[in-house]
Amino acid sequence: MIALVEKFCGTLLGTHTGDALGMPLEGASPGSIQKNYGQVREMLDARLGVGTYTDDTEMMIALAESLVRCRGVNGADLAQAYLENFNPLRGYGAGTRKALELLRSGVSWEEAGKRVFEQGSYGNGASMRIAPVGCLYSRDLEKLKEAVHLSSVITHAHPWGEEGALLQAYAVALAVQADPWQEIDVDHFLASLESVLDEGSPFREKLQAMQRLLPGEPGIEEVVLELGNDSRTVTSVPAAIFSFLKNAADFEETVVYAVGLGGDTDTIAAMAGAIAGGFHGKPAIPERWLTRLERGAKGADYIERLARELYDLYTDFYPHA
Ligand code: F2R
Ligand code: MG
Ligand code: MG
Repeated sequence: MIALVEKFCGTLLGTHTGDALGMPLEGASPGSIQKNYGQVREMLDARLGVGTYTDDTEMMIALAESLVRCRGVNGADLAQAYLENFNPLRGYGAGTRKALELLRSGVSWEEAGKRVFEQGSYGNGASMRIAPVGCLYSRDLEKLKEAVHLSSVITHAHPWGEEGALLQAYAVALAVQADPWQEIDVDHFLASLESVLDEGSPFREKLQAMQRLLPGEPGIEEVVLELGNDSRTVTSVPAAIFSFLKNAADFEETVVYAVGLGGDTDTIAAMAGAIAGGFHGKPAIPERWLTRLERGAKGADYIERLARELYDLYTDFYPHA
């Protein structure tokens, strides 16, 4: 068995790795990626440099810091952490920027996310950062649900924005608690995910589409047509989960596949990387990628330290796990 602490490190560094690999191609079509790069297996140059992360990882860092500091989700502290970590150069979504501005102007953390779009955002911003919650509460679905709600609502109050984050967090949780030496039971994995969805959830038909697509060899175009690849949570979270289930045996193949789907490449690859990293653990992340990840004050070494602190907290919560 791989040590659980390596799985926590794999989850958080998997987010950074997928984010950095996908970022230079965010917004590109699958066809143009295929034409210009074939498969993207090496870190490309990016606007902040090779291996740098974007808002996906920056917000994940804020969430992990606050979880460790407060021993769980504290809405006020977490809102402050999102604000303190915010670097506009990392490329934030418009809705999240607006929620952060509202917070900065004094609007409460319970209220800010509700004032974005009509009924809150259903962008993938709450899902892309949720990996630390998936790790910490991987043994307790009720606590996981509560932590997803509290950490999401600050910027993504729309029910779909939250439900996508729940689906992604639970996928991470299932991966973290699974034995990587055993083949993933796809039917069981999808049924478990379905069990957390609301009755009329738009994610249900996406899980059904995955069930249809997984046994065959669908082309990228068909996968994108069925699941989507944009920055709404209802398309990108299923795309990330599919990337993992289609390539569950290998971290690298999961993340390369996710980038190849095009569209919101940094985010789909970050979320796929979190699930695959949680399943396989840090040792499965290719060394040639790890060495290229951003260093510095809140770079990859810091992210790994956060993952270890999160694991210490987990062992306090579940001493007999
Ligand atoms: N923002 C980007 N990438 C473009 C900027 C990068 C650029 N290259 C640069 O140099 O700066 N990426 C990041 O944004 C996505 C996460 O978005 P988030 O945080 O969820 O933002 P938002 O705006 O809330 O939602 C995204 C879009 O979804 C649609 N949408 C959401 N809720 C809606 C609603 N209620 N009604 C209608 N539309 C809604 C909108 O189109 C939003 O803009 C990630 O890709 C991250 O990497
Ligand atoms: Mg991003
Ligand atoms: Mg993105």
